[in-house]
Amino acid sequence: MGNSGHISCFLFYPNPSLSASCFSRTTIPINPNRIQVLIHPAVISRLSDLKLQNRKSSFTFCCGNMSLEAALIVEAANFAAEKHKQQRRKDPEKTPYINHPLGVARILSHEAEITDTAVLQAALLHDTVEDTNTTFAEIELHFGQDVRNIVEEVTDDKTLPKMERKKQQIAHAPHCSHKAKLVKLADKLYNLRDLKRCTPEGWSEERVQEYFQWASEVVRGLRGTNSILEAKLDHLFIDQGIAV
Ligand SMILES: [Mn+2]
Repeated sequence: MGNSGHISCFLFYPNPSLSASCFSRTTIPINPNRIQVLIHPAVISRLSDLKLQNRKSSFTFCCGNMSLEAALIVEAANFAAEKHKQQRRKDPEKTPYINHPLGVARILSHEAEITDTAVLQAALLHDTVEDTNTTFAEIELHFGQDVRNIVEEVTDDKTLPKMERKKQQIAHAPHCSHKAKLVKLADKLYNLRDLKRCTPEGWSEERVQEYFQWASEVVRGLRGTNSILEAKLDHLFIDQGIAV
């Protein structure tokens, strides 16, 4: 990018129907001191779904040198932080809830070597519908259909009693998409590590053991998805005296 003259770029319009027609090519003058373009969040999320040849370079213009993928992931982290801002985890330290989705996404990126942006976004957002006032429509509006579908697959039906929801997780696990299975594996790995790190207030040893047992049954239906995550989960199960 030069520092004077004009630059060829995409012009973005907020368009409720999110059709490709919300893009048009144009040229705008460059201000070397301040480049600022506002893009509607729905359009940003839609970028990942559209097969734009040079979408990356168009976005580079919009967000300095940040890649489109990085911007989409930061957007999801911020959305989840806003939604979970009043919530705490059940551990005695009352850890901020957002530590959990951030940790799940980190397990996927840093341990399982997952680079799929939609999977990492869905990991960050995976508890927003289940545990806050967020709707699936809202997830789709901001992050697109692919992310919405993954979040939908990993969200429990809260109208069911707790025991029923736990049974449903075991039953549904084998029928999930590959992307949803990745998020589920990382979610279980995070929660089991957390349980070992420190027991939630009011949990007996038996309850911890029951949780491990249940988690191992869910994981059984997720196998064949990611060998790194499955090996790490198996290690935890064996350590807890559970056959895998
Ligand atoms: Mn979770």
